[in-house]
Amino acid sequence: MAKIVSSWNDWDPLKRVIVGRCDNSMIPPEEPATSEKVPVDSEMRGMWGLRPLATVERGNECLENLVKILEDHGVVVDRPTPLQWNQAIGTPDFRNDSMMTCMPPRDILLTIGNEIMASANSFRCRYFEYLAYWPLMKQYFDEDPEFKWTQAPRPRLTDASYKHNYYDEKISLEERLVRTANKDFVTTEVEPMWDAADVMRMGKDLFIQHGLTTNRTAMEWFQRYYPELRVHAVNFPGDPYPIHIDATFVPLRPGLIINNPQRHLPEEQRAIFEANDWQIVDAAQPAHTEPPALCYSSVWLSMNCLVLDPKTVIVEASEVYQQEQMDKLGMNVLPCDLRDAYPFGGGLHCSTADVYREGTCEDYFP
Ligand code: DAV
Repeated sequence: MAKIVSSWNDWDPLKRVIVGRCDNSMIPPEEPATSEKVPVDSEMRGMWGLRPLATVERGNECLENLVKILEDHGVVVDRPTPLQWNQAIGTPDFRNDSMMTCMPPRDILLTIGNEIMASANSFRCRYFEYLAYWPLMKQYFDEDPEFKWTQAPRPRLTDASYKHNYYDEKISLEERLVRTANKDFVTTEVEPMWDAADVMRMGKDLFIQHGLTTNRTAMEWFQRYYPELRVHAVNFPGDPYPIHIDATFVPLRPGLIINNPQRHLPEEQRAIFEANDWQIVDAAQPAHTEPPALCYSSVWLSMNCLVLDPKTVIVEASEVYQQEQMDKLGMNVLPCDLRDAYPFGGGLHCSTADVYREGTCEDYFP
């Protein structure tokens, strides 16, 4: 029996990872939490259904590009088992006309040490997405005697979990920014709700973004669940659609973070990094002015890189400015053609979930 699962941060040498799959992906029907993050001018407003097959095949090709780079660098790659995501779902508390996808895994699985926990997502359409990873979790459970297979408390996602008509069609960008600044988001605090991609793991410290997908109650829950770790709430008032920390504040190695120049981490939250001599560098501009068609995310997926070890990083192939910057910051850059996977939920970091990185739980902010 071997040690299969262990990871404490996003930069120690990566040895085993999960890469998502685009098969059967849906654009989900509108529901209280999702409509709030689809920009008003998006072509996705008001439509839902299976994503076009050609885009699914092309997205999968992109993920295969990533798998090849990882395997060429000695990383073991595991893949989920997609469900028929177009099925309607129901619980005692809600019904939804379909599920979504098993992209990206980073939103669903949180690896902390020898534990992988399935998240408590606020989207109803993602309620059963964890099932795509259960065959892998069972395999790790059988093969690694120390692996802790965990599910966070399931949110009920009744109507009480959301503020209704919170953003209507007419809301301006300025008003969105005011609400972000006031930490006033679509979810309520009746139960913990969180996406794993809002959690940045840095050894003894977890930095968790408060935004459209993760609430304050989740942070309180994390602090009680992991009493030996320190939980820090972070927020980025410059982001009108704050969702997931991994296109906003991205560590490359101990002591170095790239920061989204539009999203403005407040001074008092920067302090802990600066007090410990971490350098926070503004990320390079994205190479694109628009995201690809049918994409939920912003052009800042340019920053959404996957660090293989503190000297090596995979960056999307068309993101030439980001590549150049990382090169200047002393990283070896491996370009990967992945842009056509963006519509399925994200970039290189999003498309993966850590299984094993070398290293232990360190205190970077003593
Ligand atoms: O900038 O749209 C995308 C993050 C996806 N995990 C953004 C955030």
